[in-house]
Amino acid sequence: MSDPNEWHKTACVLCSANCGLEVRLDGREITRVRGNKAHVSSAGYTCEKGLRINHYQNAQGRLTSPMKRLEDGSYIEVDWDTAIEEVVAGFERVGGEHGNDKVMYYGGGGQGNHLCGAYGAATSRALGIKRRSNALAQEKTGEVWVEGRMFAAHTHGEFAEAEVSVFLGKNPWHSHGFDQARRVLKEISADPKRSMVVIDPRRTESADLADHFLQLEPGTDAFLISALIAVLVEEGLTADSWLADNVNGVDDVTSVFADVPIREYAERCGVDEDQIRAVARRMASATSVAVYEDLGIEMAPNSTVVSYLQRVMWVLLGSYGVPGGMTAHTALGSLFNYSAAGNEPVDPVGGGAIISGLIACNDIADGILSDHPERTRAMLIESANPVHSLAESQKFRSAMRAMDFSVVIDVFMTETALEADYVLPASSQYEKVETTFFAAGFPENRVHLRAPILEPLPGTLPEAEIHTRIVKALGVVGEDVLEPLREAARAGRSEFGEAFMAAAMGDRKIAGVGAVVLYETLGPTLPPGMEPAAALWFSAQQAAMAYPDQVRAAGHEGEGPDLGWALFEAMISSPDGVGFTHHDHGDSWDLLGTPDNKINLAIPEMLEAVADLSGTPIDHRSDDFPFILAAGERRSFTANTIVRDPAWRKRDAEGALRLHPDDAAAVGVEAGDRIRITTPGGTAVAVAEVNDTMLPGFVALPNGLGLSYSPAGGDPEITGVAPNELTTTDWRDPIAGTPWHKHIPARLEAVAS
Ligand SMILES: Nc1nc2c(c(=O)[nH]1)N[C@H]1C(S)=C(S)[C@@H](COP(=O)(O)OP(=O)(O)OC[C@H]3O[C@@H](n4cnc5c(=O)[nH]c(N)nc54)[C@H](O)[C@@H]3O)O[C@H]1N2
Ligand SMILES: Nc1nc2c(c(=O)[nH]1)N[C@H]1C(S)=C(S)[C@@H](COP(=O)(O)OP(=O)(O)OC[C@H]3O[C@@H](n4cnc5c(=O)[nH]c(N)nc54)[C@H](O)[C@@H]3O)O[C@H]1N2
Ligand code: SF4
Ligand SMILES: [Mo]
Repeated sequence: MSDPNEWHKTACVLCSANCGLEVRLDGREITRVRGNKAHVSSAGYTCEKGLRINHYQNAQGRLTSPMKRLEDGSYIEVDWDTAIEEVVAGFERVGGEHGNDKVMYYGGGGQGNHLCGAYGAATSRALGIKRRSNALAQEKTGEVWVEGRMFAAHTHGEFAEAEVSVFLGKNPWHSHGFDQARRVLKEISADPKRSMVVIDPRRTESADLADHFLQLEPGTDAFLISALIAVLVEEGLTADSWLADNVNGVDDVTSVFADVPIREYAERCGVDEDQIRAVARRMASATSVAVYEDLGIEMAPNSTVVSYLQRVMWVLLGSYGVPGGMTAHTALGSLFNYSAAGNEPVDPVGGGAIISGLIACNDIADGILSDHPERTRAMLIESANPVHSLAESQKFRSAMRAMDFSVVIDVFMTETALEADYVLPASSQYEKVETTFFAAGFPENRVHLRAPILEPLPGTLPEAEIHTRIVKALGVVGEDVLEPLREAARAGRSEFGEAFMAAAMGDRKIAGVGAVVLYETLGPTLPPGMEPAAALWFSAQQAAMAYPDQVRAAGHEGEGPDLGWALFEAMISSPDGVGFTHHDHGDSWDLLGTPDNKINLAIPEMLEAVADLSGTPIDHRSDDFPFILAAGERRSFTANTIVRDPAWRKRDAEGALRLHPDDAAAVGVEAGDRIRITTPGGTAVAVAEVNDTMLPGFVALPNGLGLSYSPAGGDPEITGVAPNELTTTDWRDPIAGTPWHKHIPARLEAVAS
């Protein structure tokens, strides 16, 4: 790793697109970055953020030793053996006193790293941890609740092909979410035969490229989408014969929308009725419509209802399983679990639904701080920063201290790590092999397993090694199991495959820590540094078993376990990524998890909510709080809390509060002035950015600011406003418990300079 002119292939870790990168290194510094043109998904594409990835890799303050908190709140370094021993003892103590079911595993992967989740699952099983949560339970669980009932599968749109693309509370120009987003947006914009619809209270960069921009009042999407559906029904624009063949419950649904007062709903959302009718007709005239909902509706009033409504809309248009439309897709590792669709278990502490196996994020801190006998007593947090990222930071901070035991695995001493009993330092995402399970491609689905480009920073370990040490310390698997499997791995593929399967089938405990067993046995046969990829062997085998024809169609050869090996070896040896399944559109019906492979359109709770909409308050502003604040906008230089160094940001250094010129005048601020923002949850001071893309009365703060950082290793400085100092856990969706962060009532005041 010494030639400074050599290009090393890797990927960007700052958003789910995970663009392929090529980088040059000078020692440990990433000195040059360019898009990898040979990459299977990104084909040379990057945005400005990935080009400055060295600010993640080589920021000040990387953890280089396990840390232990003392009684007085200070931290000391401890060696790895001590740390593992005391971490295991801590969890065993809490499990012994309160039961292992009072321990929670939170996190398990960020925007670029999902292998830790596979190994973290092994630790969870070894410790008997069943309670889980992560950031998906503050954004996607409403969607999962709906998709479970309608499809029992996750659906995604083919935006690169769609005749009409709809972005609902989604700004792909900045947030991406599909491959080469800006290229795709520009292509659609330049193509007279294709159209883009953007639904957003702000005229975003995406809206500037749209054919139809519906600038609605914040929080009124349920009215707008209901009106769009009502137009489809009223004007006879639904795909009736297709619906009769493929969809259950159509009449129950269309009858509800026959009663929707279109003009009144148009007025409620502040969008012209003619514009709504034009968009409905444009969608109905298209051979394919793809819709992307994101935080603008998932973190706003009626979020689960809107997740439902937008799906009703494209199903009524017949846009499932057609080229350019919506489809279910394959996965190497599932981010969501739909097996419990329709009968989610109930969280014994908070009382909410446990959707996709996840406790609602907004319930976690309240539960810990309650005197409920079932409350969570200990937590293992991995690759997540919930003190910063979950509602009401102060409450989560208190909850961390109220627990009997807490451990954080991270690369930095984050806001969350600063409250934990032990902090274990992970190697960075450029110092170990990594991948993600975000891929949602159809007909072709792809995966990129990235080899390390740097040695682990001294003192750090990849999560695979951390979890293996924990599992071994717990005595769940011993050398009696591992050594014969190592021997089988040395002997050959079929010997190993058979021996591993026999061991896993013979003992549920071994199956439960399968990732660790693979790491310890198959791992040593992989190229140096690739050992943690061993866990993916099982994913490859499962994919080959579930979709043999489609794995072969993606270019892998063999039958049965040989096909799984071929896929695994292709993953290990493809620095540009590789396709893992290739489908025909006809297959999209097989990918549905519903018993009859049809779509269920009627969800009784949702239809009731739609019928009740007319009585729902639509404006949450008041004399005390006359503005709506979107707390957490995606911008040019924001990436959750992954990059802590503010020097990374080339513009908008502090993360300004954006507001409309009329609002600025009313409050008495000009661009660059200080402005105080007060919400029911707290107060903060930001710099003002006067910006006519905002709707009057609607203001926004960026996501991921307010991180502490010490540029020279001295006293930490905090740059910008941490959005969750302004939010509260009770302001949320009644079904999924997801927060309404895009819809916080707020008051603004000029601050004298
Ligand atoms: N640059 C950057 N990219 C990122 C991330 C990042 O931190 N920075 N984070 C990644 C992650 S984790 C996620 S989940 C995605 C999120 O990606 P997005 O959801 O696209 O990002 P946001 O900017 O949070 O919200 C999208 C839009 O919702 C609009 N909005 C606010 N209120 C409403 C409303 O009531 N109705 C409607 N229709 N729209 C509304 C906002 O004006 C905004 O333009 O981004 C990913 N990509
Ligand atoms: N108010 C408000 N709050 C929000 C949002 C909003 O829009 N508004 N957005 C929400 C959304 S959609 C999301 S997804 C969440 C994201 O919030 P979180 O799920 O908490 O994720 P990140 O901020 O990405 O934090 C990732 C952590 O992983 C660490 N890390 C980086 N690399 C590695 C590694 O290789 N190993 C390990 N172990 N750790 C590593 C980073 O240092 C960081 O602490 O934030 C949410 N919070
Ligand atoms: S931030 Fe997202 S879109 Fe930008 S380079 Fe990184 S992965 Fe690609
Ligand atoms: Mo997210």
